[in-house]
Amino acid sequence: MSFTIESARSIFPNTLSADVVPAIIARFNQLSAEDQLAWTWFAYMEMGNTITVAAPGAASMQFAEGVLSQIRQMTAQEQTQVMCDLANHADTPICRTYATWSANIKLGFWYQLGKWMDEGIVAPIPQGYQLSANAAAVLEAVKNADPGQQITILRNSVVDMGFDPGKLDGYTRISEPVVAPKEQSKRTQVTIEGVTNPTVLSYMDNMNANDFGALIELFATDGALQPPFQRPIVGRDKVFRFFVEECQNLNLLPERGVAEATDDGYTQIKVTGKVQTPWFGAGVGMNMAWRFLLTPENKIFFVAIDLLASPKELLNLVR
Ligand code: 45D
Repeated sequence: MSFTIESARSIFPNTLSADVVPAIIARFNQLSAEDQLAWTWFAYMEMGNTITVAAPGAASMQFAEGVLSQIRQMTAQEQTQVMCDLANHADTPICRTYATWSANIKLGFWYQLGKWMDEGIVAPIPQGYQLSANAAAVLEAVKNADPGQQITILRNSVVDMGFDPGKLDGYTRISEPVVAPKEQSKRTQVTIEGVTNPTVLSYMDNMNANDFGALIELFATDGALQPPFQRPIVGRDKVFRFFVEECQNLNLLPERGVAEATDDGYTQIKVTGKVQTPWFGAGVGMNMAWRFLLTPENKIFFVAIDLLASPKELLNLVR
């Protein structure tokens, strides 16, 4: 049997990912725009009790500045309308611009709006706003999720807002400038209990060094990467673009893993550990798994990255 991307997706089928994330997002999407904004506000405030965004520096804000200063000058009613439009995926100039931004720029934009709402510069959620019963139930659900799951829910709801980028024709994606890879002398090397495969170790080390040029060389030309809750991104060009746009300054802290030979000289390796995002730094360690499928030449044919259902899953290395 030879592998396809589709069949590779089901290696290590016992891996339990955090289904609570897509489940809550689906319920969130059913809410009215007003409820979505208020819900996000309450969820964000709730989260702030335990973990806070370490934003300064996590996103370069100059790309959102034009839209932000436009919003700043609007009346409170117009400001609320812009935020509702974003939640409604409306077809407006601001929603179209938003659609061209990378995830980090979208997060930085909302981070600034949230600050301004707090300071009274942008229309706040009306005092005493009553969430619908559904929205209140979804808020309860998010409180029970662990911090890594909470920040993923918040991130995914923000990234989905705005006009559908699939309906824009011929646009330029706006993402942050590429950071230079870390100097050799400043690089660190991971160790993974149970895994010595050099491709897997280099994957972690190059990602941690923002060395996406060296990182992409580890992939087969038709290799694929599947981010949490997404379809695989296939082919070196697309994976490389994803690295540059979404993977700067991550901190991968793999802990343990298991490697096993499989069909046709391929090797499957599962690693579990923590990942930190520049948005929250060491404050939030997300419990993650990497499921690698390597070719006989030791190139990455497929790697899935999963957000785990619970810390218990960190020890689940069954095949
Ligand atoms: O609507 O090996 C207000 C890959 C109210 C690559 C608001 C990876 C109104 C390969 C509060 C103003 C990338 C896959 C909104 C590894 C309103 C690989 C604002 C994994 C919206 C390991 C809300 C990386 C705000 C991972 C400001 C898993 C919300 C990275 C802000 C995960 C939310 C990163 C923020 C995550 C969330 C970052 C800043 C989950 C950030 C989350």
